[in-house]
Amino acid sequence: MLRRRILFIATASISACIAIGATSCTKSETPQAPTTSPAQPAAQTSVAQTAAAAQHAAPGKVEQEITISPDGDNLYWATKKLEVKAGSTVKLTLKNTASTTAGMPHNWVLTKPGTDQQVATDGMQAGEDHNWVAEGPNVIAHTALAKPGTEASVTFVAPPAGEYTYICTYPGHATTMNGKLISK
Ligand SMILES: [Cu+2]
Repeated sequence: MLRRRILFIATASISACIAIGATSCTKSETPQAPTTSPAQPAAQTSVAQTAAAAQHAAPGKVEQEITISPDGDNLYWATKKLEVKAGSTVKLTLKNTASTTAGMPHNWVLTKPGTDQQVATDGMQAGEDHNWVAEGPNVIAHTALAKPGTEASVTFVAPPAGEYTYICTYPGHATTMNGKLISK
């Protein structure tokens, strides 16, 4: 009985993270009170919020570190496929290895399945002040914008098993600057 309850809480916690979005789940340095997502069934809300709050207060130890870079000054990722373990704590570092003369700024944004184009459009509207990212339920995790020669990291809980698209939401980049994150 107890074991089943723990499993439920863990599952609810992950769902809550996905539903709540990137801000509260991915940036341990700026914890925020979890908000109630309208998509969350009412019966699960209190458990999910409690579990999510506990998780944010004490983020898991980093279990996997990933580094990703653009392909030089091209608008492609050098790595087009990443693999993570579902539910594990992952630290991703975007090293913008583009040249400081002709390179572009980039960010790394992990999106819910089927939403990458919407996230790119929303990001453009969010503007540079928000790193070209509109945080919301479609954004699972994202880094800040990294100028050429700099890097930006994000620590997040890997989403439930499935295939996810990551993009750069700097205006115009997402159409070519995308890849697949496989969670299993
Ligand atoms: Cu970019």
